[in-house]
Amino acid sequence: MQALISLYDKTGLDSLAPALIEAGYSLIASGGTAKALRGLGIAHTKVEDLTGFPSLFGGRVKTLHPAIHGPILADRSLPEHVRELEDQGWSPIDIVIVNLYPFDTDPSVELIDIGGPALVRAAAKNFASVAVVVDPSDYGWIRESLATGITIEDRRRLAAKAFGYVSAYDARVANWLEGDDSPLPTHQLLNLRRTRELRYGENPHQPGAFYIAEGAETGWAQAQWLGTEEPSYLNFFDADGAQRLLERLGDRPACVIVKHGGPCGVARRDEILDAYVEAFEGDPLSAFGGVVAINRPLTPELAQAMLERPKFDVLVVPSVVAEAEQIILGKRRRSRIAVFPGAALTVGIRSVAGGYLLQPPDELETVEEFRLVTSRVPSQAEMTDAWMAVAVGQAAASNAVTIVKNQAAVGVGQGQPSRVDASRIAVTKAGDKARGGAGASDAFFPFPDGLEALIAAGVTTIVAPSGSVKDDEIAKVAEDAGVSLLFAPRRHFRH
Ligand code: 93A
Repeated sequence: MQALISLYDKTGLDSLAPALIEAGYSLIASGGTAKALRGLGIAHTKVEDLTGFPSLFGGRVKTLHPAIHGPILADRSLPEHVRELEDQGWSPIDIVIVNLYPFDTDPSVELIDIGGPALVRAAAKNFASVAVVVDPSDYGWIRESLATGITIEDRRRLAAKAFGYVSAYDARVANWLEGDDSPLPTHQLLNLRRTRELRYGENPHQPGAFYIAEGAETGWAQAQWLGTEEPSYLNFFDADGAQRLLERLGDRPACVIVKHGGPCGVARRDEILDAYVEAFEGDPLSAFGGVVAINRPLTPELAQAMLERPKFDVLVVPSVVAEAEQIILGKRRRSRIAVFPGAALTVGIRSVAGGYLLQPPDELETVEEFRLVTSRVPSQAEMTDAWMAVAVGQAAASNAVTIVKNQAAVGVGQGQPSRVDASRIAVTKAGDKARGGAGASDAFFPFPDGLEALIAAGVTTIVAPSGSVKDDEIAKVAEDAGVSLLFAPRRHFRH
């Protein structure tokens, strides 16, 4: 039995190589790996000695030779392949252990590994007879399995992992060649790996799964889901929406409640408990069965307060005190808690028939970017509310009109084909709470009617992007009503 070893990262070689010898394998190693084995005093054959060729072109051609690839690729079940091996005087290679030149920290053309992926792909293709090991974290169980032999199921799994590994590698190369500043890196598309079957898709008759973008293993790729029920597609989608808005709201203790893809409760307070209660009070009816996200650890006190209110489907937290987890999941067995480590926003991908639409994340402006166009000067608190109203509107489906008062959303009108309807819904939801609040529109008001609805409800500060042919008329309506109108630099449609 023969094992071929070609490792850039030689970690673990000192325990794996002796185990291979012990199990009766002869070792074949490429240059640097052979040197390391010599250092360890472990018997081996050098690739050069097998191929009869030295390492060529500064190492670009080391293992790329029929005397290496033949013994890996030959199909042991075909007599003619076995005969060919014999004719050449080659013995089959049964296990291939490779890790590639690193291509993430300091990429360069010389670091584009060619021979390594070829070895990995050859071994993975021939998984019927060959085990391919690309992940040092597999060395442990591989060592244990050597005595009894690595099973076909294991070899198949190793092969799948190996192809995924090479594909992730190639995607990093593609991404680098495309340019690091590309706003839409190809690797995200090339490189999806299914890591979780979901309870179901958007509806129970649709299957659903979660894929991670290889090489960008942050965010939901690292989230931990607590509770016995698997999350569904919509749990993920809404939890992500809640988390995105939460992260935009900054460091102050905050809570976001999302239902059907849009925020229905949002609040910031000095204490996280107060933020949760205020967010919930923003629209208690809609909050039922939604996703609650907070930016502070889940404590027993908070858990208790949540149990006193109608149930949520998913709770997203940065961390959780064990006792608090029990309080929630002990009583509400079907709820899920997602412990989410936080993440940079990724490129958005949507499918359309026969293709995909991509775009970078929608940037949120700062309060300094608003431009006051009326004579009434808003207070600092009103400015903050106006900015928060824009943030909430950005997270809502368009058309969206939002009202925020004292850093809590009190009226959210969203997903309306007509802007004035969105305004009316926001105003109706807010009721008396609109008075003295700040309203935001996620795009310019095409007519004064949406603005007038906000003014009639007692909103004192309004923010909307400029760009309407009726901008002047709209500013005049605000001016005449004694309301502050701020023009925002960009719109925030979301479909
Ligand atoms: O430059 S290469 O693309 N040419 C090759 O033929 C080749 N064969 C293996 N790089 C090649 N490798 C890579 O060398 C392996 O993927 C591994 O990362 C590394 C191990 O080299 P050494 O054993 O000389 O340290």
